[in-house]
Amino acid sequence: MVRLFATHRIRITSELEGLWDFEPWAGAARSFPDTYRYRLPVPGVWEMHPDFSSYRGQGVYHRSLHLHEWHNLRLQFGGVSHTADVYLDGVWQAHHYNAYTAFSTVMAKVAPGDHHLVVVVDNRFGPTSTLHVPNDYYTYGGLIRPVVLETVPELYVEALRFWPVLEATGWAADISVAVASLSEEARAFRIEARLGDQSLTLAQDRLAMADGVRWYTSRHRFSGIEAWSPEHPNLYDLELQLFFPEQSDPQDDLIERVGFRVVSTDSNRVQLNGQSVIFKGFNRHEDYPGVGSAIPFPLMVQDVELLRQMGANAVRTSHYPNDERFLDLCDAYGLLVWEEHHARGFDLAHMQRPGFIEQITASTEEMVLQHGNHPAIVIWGVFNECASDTDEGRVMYQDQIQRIRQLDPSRPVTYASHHRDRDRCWDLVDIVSFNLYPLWYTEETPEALFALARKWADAAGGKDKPMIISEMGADGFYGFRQELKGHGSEERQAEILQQDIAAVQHLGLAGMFIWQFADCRVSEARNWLFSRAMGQNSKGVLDRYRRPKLAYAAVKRGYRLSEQAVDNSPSR
Ligand code: ADA
Repeated sequence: MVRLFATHRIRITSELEGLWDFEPWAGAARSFPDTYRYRLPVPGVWEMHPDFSSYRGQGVYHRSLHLHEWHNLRLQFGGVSHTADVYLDGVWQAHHYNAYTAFSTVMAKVAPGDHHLVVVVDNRFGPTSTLHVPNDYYTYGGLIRPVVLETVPELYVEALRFWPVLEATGWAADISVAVASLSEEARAFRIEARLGDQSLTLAQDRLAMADGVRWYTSRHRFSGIEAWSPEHPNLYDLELQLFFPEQSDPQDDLIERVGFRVVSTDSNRVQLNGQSVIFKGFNRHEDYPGVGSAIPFPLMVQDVELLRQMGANAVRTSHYPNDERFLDLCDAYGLLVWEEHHARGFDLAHMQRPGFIEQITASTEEMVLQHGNHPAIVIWGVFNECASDTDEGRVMYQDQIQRIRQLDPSRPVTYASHHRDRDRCWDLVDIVSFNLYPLWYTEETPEALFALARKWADAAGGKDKPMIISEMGADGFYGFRQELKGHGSEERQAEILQQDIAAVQHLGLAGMFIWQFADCRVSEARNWLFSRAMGQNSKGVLDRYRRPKLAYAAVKRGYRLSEQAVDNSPSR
């Protein structure tokens, strides 16, 4: 399952799920194994196999394909962790770095018969990997998200952007469609679309291969639209069809599920369709025992239901773009999303490593271009706890924020910082976000520390901007209960979170994201951070298997209580 809805009715697609051949691989030269001793599930991580439970290296995935006739093939990889090289019949087709964004490759005129698809996967840390590094979460290995094989005609729809706009007269949207051609000769086409009972023409042109991928953008007005909101997550199927003038049947198509809503900010709050929202959120890693970062769909649904049961209305995809099926679920259930590019805890020296800028920029661009149609995403985030306290770092923050705004001017941008009063980038963003761990890493009370943070932000360019506590929390070892409420006990964790929530509510901040939803595996290493007890970050209110700790009920009380509360916080 790739999305929550069918993305094509005309284009023939098949998901390449199931068992693929696998062989760990140390080859430097591009010669592939003759035999494969293992078979591994796709989507999946190789760590689920006992021989590879902590394997960091390269592995070759293989499967054969059979074509009955000549086809143009398009292969779409939802996510390969963390580097992929794709080969068809021994011929290299594509390279992609970063586990958490999709990529595709098109192979024109593939002959009938048997073919061999090989993906060389690498999850090693080293000089060419600047985003996947030993960290406070785990970089798994494998084809972690769905792989889809499509057959495309000579001209095909490559992508679709949908930006809703609220005009004085009602809802409109800027719709952009990207079309690509595999034909040497320019060929005429037109693109029609339907949304509800409205028909639209999106493009009419001639295109040849040499033109590359061409974008067509137009604004369209709609009537009778029900806006998307957390309470009423109304969604619409936007169905595109590509026609050649000489044929009355469509030759290609693309279906996207969209929602109409606008996001804005004032001096104190984030607004959705003009109404203030207060984020009662969680930070969530894509991690689950056994399946690692390749979380199967039913367990994603379980996560969503657990979030909802606690009264949460928001989730932060710490610290990378998430699986589209999870984002689809957030669209469908009305959960607000802060999505961020892939960066956690990089100091200036790291950000200055060769290749860093290229890799982080690709992560930013792919995130916005691939996920921008999700109405649930209401905030873009950059650089969690990186060098926002330095002048050189500021330039990099500025560049990434600017790139996001060029691609999508419609959503507020923020970053989560732990630099307290030393930040130099609050003037660059729309929302000020602090990661603070009162009563855990530092001694202040939550109320005192969060109030102080407001002052730090005001003095450093963040005045008159909404403020979010983007992380707060404490360790709680599942099953460690103690009346003394010792360090790491479930009791102490619950008590700290209760005080955190109360402080955010009392101070009237724009919201909070608890660190974290569930415990997660961390990288193996020998320094203090990565020698975390049990090899995991234990600040989840659920353990890795989603068994609730005492904090679960405490958060539920705090979050649900505020449901009844009227937002009477002082406007600043
Ligand atoms: C940071 C970081 C998280 C996590 C957390 C913790 O704020 O952003 O990824 O490592 O600290 O548990 O210490």
